[in-house]
Amino acid sequence: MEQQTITKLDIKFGKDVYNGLTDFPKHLSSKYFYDHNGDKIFQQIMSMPEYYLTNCEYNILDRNKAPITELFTKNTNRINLLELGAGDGIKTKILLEQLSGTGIDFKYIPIDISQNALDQLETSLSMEYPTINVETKQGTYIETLKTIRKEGNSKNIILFLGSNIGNLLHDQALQFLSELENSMDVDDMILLGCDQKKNPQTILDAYNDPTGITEAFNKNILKRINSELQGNFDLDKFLHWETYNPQTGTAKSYLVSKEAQEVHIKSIDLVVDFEAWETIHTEISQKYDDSEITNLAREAGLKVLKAFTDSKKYFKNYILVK
Ligand code: AVI
Repeated sequence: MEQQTITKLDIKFGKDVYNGLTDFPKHLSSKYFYDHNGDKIFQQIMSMPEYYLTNCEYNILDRNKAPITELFTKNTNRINLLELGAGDGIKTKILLEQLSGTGIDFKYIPIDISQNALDQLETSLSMEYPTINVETKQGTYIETLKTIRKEGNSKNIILFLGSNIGNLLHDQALQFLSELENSMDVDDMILLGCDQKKNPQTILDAYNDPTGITEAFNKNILKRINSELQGNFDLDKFLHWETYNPQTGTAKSYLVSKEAQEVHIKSIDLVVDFEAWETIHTEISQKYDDSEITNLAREAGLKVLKAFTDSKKYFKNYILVK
């Protein structure tokens, strides 16, 4: 018989699923969207016409690569470019290419929980930019950041792009930025990508595509529970539902049970009852404005040095310093 190995991650996943589905109202964390399949679906999301975020940030970085890298390299001749969340690196490559042209001594350090994502990024970088010094680090963001040693007068630049901060609740975002601040020296910087408040319909459309890609992304969490925790969710019995509150700037994703049903999750020994139309809240995607970012930064002991935006002001990249 095949021996099943249970890793620490499976245990954490099982515990979080147990706690989320026995709570009221039910919830699951969007961090569990991202397995191999989820990563692939997210790539598809990023190329959907409705999902404007990626293009906007790409354009911001491309149009402002010179002033951005000038700020990065001010008063130093060596930088560590630390990226939280490796992704496919398409946006980061703009900055890497620009930095290469300046002749400054720099190292690119992508940090990600997924070794697979890091390996792919490293391979593509070594083919496209064989001379760039790359050191991948596998682990959680803050823990890994703490292990990075600086040499001489080098400066750490922390990239947190793609509006990833938007997937954190306010208190989590504040704690996260405070921990980043804690790891920073005076000259260090954060380049933070934040989606902005805008016409609510534009935001709803970005999370509610007619082709069902976002629905598949949301339901990937149920798929993972089925395959990794021996669950028996019938994905067709749930629908993807998105809301956006223009007052708070919070987009929320839900899975809604289309009928009363019972779901079994064998490996955590759980039977979950759903009423008809009961919800599981799965994700928040927070949209910001300048004053909210200024306040959030201030509460974390940081300040906004500069902000860059696109022509429609849909997205902004903020440079934060101590
Ligand atoms: C990764 N993150 C910033 C995306 C977002 O916009 O919240 C995840 C996503 N969820 C649905 N579509 C994209």
